[in-house]
Amino acid sequence: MHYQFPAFEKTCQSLLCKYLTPEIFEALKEKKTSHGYTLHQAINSGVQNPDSSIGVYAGDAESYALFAPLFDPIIQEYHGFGVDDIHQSNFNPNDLHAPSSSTMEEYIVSTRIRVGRNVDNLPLGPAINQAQRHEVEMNVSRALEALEGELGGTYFPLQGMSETDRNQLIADHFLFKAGDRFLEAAGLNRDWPQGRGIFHNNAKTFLVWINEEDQLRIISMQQGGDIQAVFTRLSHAVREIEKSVGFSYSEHLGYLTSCPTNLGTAMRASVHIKLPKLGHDMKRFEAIASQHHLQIRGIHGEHSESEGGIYDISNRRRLGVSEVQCVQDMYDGVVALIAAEQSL
Ligand code: ADP
Ligand code: DAR
Repeated sequence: MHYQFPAFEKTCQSLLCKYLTPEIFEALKEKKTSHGYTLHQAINSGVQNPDSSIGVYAGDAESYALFAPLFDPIIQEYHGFGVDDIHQSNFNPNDLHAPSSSTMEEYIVSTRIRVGRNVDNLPLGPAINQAQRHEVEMNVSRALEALEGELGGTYFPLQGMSETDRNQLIADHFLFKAGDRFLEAAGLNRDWPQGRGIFHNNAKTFLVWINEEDQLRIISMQQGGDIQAVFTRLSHAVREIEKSVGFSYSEHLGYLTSCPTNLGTAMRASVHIKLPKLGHDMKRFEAIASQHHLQIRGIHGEHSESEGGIYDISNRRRLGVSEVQCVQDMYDGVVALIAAEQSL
């Protein structure tokens, strides 16, 4: 299929616009991975959504090698991670220094730490077919329902779930929203809601999303600011799941994910935190966030707004840092943000 170099708008800010040169386009435009995934598919989200920050998605593990001339500079810029760098994992809660305190409890509404994972030897979401997605749902939900103790719970397929139950789970911050336009253009919403669902324990402190942006989003969350407890539960859960589900992993890029921003640990450790005064001094807020490798989001997920002076604060780095470092980034940044809020 012949197609032209995309006519990017002058306002385009994405890393796709920055790094897809006509030369790279010409070199890659006819290439296909063994799953038939093309450059056109990899860049479509950023072409259709000029307000993308990144704009590209991988369709399988091979995409990162086949389209490396485009993916490598994007990975380098987002993560500060070079082609010769090696990712190191450390999920040991004993190496985290994150004591909770009455001050943390005063400001932190809730804590959530998640990792993305994809099943080994299968395409990623943008290139997976209906049968493979169904296989993931069956195998992963079966493995999850075999978990015991605190992790024990039930799988709820999205197909057949009442709108009331679905909307309540989303409102309670437990469930993903229906795929947004970025995921739509990446092919991640195909056959929606087939193969999608949520597993959670009875306390809803351990949850797993199946076949959203990644094939698994393994989540530990609870009210309050006990970051150590949330991390310890997640570490235990991932270790238990890994006994029966093989994850797609590479020495260089760590755990492989459809979006390059989630490579490596694929971890986002976040707090919903009350910072109303800092919210009126965004210059200072953003300076502290940048200094501590933090990302500021709204409280209803990515691309949402904050409400009532409450912000979603999380680590920005995921690759080239360990799981412990991701959480340490967030914890140390939260301590600095609280000190700044108290000084205002
Ligand atoms: P991710 O990409 O990490 O899955 P999103 O930003 O899309 O996260 O958020 C997914 C859901 O998780 C949203 O409903 C969001 O409100 C909720 N969420 C994220 N962080 C927290 C937190 N610290 N406490 C409570 N809910 C959270
Ligand atoms: N649509 C992507 C989002 C990048 C990071 N967020 C993810 N992967 N959910 C963009 O380029 O904006």
